[in-house]
Amino acid sequence: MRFIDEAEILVQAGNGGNGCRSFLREKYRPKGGPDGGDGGKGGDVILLSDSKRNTLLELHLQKHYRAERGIHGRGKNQHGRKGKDRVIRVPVGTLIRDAERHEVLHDLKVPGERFVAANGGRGGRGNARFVTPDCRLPDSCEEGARGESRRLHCELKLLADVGLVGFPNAGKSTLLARLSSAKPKIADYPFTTLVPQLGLVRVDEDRSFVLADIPGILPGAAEGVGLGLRFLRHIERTSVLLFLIDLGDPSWEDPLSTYLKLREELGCFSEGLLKKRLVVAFNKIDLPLALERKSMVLDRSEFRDQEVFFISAVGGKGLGPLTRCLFGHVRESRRQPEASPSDAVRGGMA
Ligand SMILES: Nc1nc2c(ncn2[C@@H]2O[C@H](COP(=O)(O)OP(=O)(O)OP(=O)(O)O)[C@@H](O)[C@H]2O)c(=O)[nH]1
Ligand SMILES: [Mg+2]
Repeated sequence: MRFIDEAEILVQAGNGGNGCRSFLREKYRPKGGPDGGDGGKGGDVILLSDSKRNTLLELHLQKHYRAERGIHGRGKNQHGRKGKDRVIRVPVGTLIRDAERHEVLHDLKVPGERFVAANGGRGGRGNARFVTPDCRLPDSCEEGARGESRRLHCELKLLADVGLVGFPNAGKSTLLARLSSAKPKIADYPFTTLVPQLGLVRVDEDRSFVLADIPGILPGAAEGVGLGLRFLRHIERTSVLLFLIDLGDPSWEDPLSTYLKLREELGCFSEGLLKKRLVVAFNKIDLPLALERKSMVLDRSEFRDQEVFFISAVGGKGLGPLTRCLFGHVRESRRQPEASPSDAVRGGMA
């Protein structure tokens, strides 16, 4: 299935049903009075976060969503039925913006969360509602109100605790497969991973965190080299970043260069990424060349204040201390209150 993380759609709520103008005329009751029923409310367009979805592909293919209109009122005080809501299922982590005003309307962070993106129009009142002591035979009734209509920009930003960042071939997917039950594609050529993938890492029976593997980034990614930086949006919400550096890479220059290049590219995407808790893991320590280079890393003063691990994603060496360290940071960030809680569920238009 194609991974699509951005889509623009048009949502149109149903119009309210019209109120009815009617007078009861029955045998023996020729002047039965006004009996026009009300129109039903138009259906809403609702976005629902569904943990079984992981792409916005459907919204990319179908761009127009319309809810049913309310049914018109009828004589004999029969009120029209409410129009059916239109429910659009999206992945958890979908951020919804008004496409014209660019303001964030809602962030669907929890499975099963509902956001009313367009409110159905109110049903019109039938003439039976307009009876007053002065006006016993009202002639007027209302039309149903129009349903809201708006263009939405939906962006999927995956929800993970730790984001894996590294050059292609560093072993990111190997590490994800080793630590979780995810089954990412692994191969000895660059850009094996083309779409982000999540895995649940179990530290022990009741402690776990979500790790996100994203496509590798290259120097110059900010200018579009390789797959560019667009996948970095999927680690924007993580609390910790794990830089994975290939210590057995033949084209490796010195311990610092890969690390600094990764930082530079992240900074080009967003300064916020560099403010996250950062852990560095040097991978492929099972290779003799990598082992030789370990002391070069330890000699660099730049890494002295940095949490650094030497691991083998293939062989499993050093993974216990690394996961415990990552979990420690994740737990710390879970204790801190969220910066911008969003509790709106009905997004009325101004
Ligand atoms: N010797 C050794 N090889 C490893 C280790 N980890 C990964 N590899 C190999 O490195 C190659 C690349 O691994 P991947 O996991 O696909 O790397 P990636 O970072 O996900 O690469 P992209 O998805 O292309 O960005 C594969 O051939 C792996 O078998 C390791 O610890 N030791
Ligand atoms: Mg990969």
